Amino acid sequence: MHHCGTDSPPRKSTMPSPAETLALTPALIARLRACRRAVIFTGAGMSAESGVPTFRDAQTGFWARFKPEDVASPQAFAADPQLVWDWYVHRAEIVRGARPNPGHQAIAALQDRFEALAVITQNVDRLHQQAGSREVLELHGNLFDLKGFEDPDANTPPSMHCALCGGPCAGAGQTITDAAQREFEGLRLAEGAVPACPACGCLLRPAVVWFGEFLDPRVFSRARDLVAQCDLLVCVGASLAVQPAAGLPAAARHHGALVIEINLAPTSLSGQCDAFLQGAAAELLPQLVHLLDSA
Ligand code: BV8
Repeated sequence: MHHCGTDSPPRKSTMPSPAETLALTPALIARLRACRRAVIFTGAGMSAESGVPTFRDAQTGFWARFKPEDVASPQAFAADPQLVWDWYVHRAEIVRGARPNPGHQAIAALQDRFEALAVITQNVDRLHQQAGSREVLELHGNLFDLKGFEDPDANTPPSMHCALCGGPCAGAGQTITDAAQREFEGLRLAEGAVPACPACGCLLRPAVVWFGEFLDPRVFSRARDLVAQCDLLVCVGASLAVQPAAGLPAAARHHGALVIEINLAPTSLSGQCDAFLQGAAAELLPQLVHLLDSA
């Protein structure tokens, strides 16, 4: 008769600890835990697990034939407003169906573990704000606001901009009726003809920063200040292919911050940061929170 032995001793959890998962050295963990002012810099890889395709993922279906750089530009909009509008409608519909993933939620949770924490994102999907992040700098604008299109070659003086949509118009003496205000506020990226501003008639476009356009100087100078003052920068899901955003993580390193990178694949930052954590944002960011929680 085979006696089964006493119950086998409870198995030690085989789950690796956050420190093991992240493969961070004790010295680096200690340094991480001492950080007080954090910047989380994110690219499209941050939203990949929310189902939002990155630029570098092959565009699917009808859009496979376009290079984003060739559609996301004022020249492309000037040449064919409806084509560019339709591409953004396609992307806005994907984003509207997306929800923050555990990576976005982990970043929102980190806010309570630092004296100061800001998100600097290249993304235009507002998933960080949906997850509860309070200070989010959108370097490249967002998909949800519209603004008047201005031909890149026109140098309209500031006084000649529409008070409602910011686009070029007759300017001086313009009155914005309540009806025009309400109509403008009801407009968004949706199927159909490219809408015109109800006050000045110029074509409307998504309030994103296109290739060849300047970033909002107030946003970019605030981003540079935060990067200069932080003692921790975590760079998540960014190919660092686009300037001037791509220079920010290395600038944090230059100012002496601890720089940790999370990406599926190495980038130009990987060899010069303090830790390159190869993996998915939605898996590794929650591990970082657990690590800081277990301090
Ligand atoms: C400027 C908003 C001054 C729009 C974007 C020639 C002519 C004109 C300009 C230039 C030129 N040569 C260079 C320039 C400058 C240009 C530039 O950098 N071009 C590149 C192509 C070389 N930059 C500009 O034009 C900027 N303005 O310079 O003004 C000026 C003015 C006039 C003339 C000259 C200069 C403005 C750039 C802003 C462009 N707008 N987005 C929209 O969304 O439609 S950029 C867009 O692409 C994104 O915002 C992002 O920043 C960038 C890269 O996109 P992706 O590759 O998809 O995303 P990401 O980089 O984040 O890559 C995905 C990463 O995630 C990968 O590393 C992957 O491994 C990783 N990943 C994937 N899944 C996961 C993951 N990681 C973790 N977990 C996962 N699950």
